[in-house]
Amino acid sequence: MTGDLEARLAGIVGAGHVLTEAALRAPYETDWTRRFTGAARCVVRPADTAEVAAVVRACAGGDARGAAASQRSPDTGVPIVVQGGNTGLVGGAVPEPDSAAVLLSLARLTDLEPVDPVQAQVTAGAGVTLERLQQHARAAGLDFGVDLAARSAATVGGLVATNAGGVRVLRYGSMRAQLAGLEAVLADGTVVSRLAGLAKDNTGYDLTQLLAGSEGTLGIVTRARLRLVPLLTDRSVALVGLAGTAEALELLAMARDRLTTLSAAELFFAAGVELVRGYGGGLPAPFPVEYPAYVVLECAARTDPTDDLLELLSECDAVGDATVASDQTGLGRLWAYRERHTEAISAAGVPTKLDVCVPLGELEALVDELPGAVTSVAPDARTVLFGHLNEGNLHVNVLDAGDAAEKVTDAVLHLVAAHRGSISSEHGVGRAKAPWLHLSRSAEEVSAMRRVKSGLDPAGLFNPGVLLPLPGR
Ligand code: 2HG
Ligand code: ZN
Repeated sequence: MTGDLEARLAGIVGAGHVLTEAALRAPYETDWTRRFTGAARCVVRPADTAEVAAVVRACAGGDARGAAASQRSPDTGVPIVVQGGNTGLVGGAVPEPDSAAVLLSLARLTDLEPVDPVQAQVTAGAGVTLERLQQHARAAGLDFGVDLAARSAATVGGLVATNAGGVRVLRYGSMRAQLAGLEAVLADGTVVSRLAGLAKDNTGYDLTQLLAGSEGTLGIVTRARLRLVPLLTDRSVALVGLAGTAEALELLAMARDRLTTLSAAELFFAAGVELVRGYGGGLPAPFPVEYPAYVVLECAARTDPTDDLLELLSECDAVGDATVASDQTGLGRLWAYRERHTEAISAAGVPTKLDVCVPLGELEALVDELPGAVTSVAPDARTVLFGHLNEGNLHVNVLDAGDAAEKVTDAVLHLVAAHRGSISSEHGVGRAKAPWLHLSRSAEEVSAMRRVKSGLDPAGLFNPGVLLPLPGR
């Protein structure tokens, strides 16, 4: 569809940045998993905050703050789906199949200011990739506290909008903990900007933290003021083979107690290692015998943490076998067993992806019960589990579920709720889990969330159907 709105958008961002042809839109319309796909009326690629605001006003209906309904063009109240690096895993950044939405890509908002070494902060545009941000911080002698496998494509705006977690949450917290402020465009086209990075600021509602994790439903994050952390030069990683989840938890508790340098503790299982090894890259079997469970522990410091790590491993009865590396190649090799899970799974098929967490005391039971819960509704399905041990966060990837994806989701999320867990630990709710939001949030909470949504976006233009289920779903 090419019409009046597309012409106005072209007037704002330039005709070359309004993509209407199906072939040009296609890469934006399907998510990374290939499970969620839709159709946008066009993809628009603004270059800065002012252009984002103008695009929002054009979609809302001219000057959404002033124009009388009779003066607006017929292209009013057009929904907007917001997209960053398109690495999301819950269908939160692609349109619905029957959507008439404009897909707003933040990929061109790539401004990255010089690091402020005194505040240890930096201001980054929404389209800056995590990898570029990390390199920028490191070049200034600092580092960024969030790290995850999709670093080369995931962007700051999406990381903020989903409150992304990753492998360093144990040490530095999720994206919310890194945020010292942000700039965003609201649904009426107004810009709210708070980029001074004040360490203490008790002047009312914290809009920065409200927008973090709101999945693009309350505002479009265009810039973020980010805290940086000290650059740690020495790293040591252990890959540990264990008898099961209980032993992994025993190792974790001891590591947290003994190692002040601990920066990651990741859990995976024999089925995942088999898949990763079969996927390519020539990874050898980690140990002479297969272990049911594996943990990657990483320590980081300004002096070599290897001796402390080795001491812990030799004193922890739960350790079956372990291998340690502290050189760059060795670190990459050991991390590969964990980091290649997502790609190996994706190469084996289109998985039903779930991302859950439970209190650590429930983790062992959940790991034991999950495969059975899946096969009770999809007998041929294979369940691959891995995740972030310290947060009780399991990535549940189900392959070969056939047409039972909904049933699998329902069974897994009910099981997680029964174990007092969350239906989304770090990937967000998106479209994928919106119908199950009630399993993690009370009716009162959902109602309060809806009132916040309608206060900031009364016409429901931003990411409809994401996070809060549409009526009747
Ligand atoms: C990770 O921890 C990501 O590697 C992706 O959160 C998880 O693919 C997944 O399910
Ligand atoms: Zn993860």
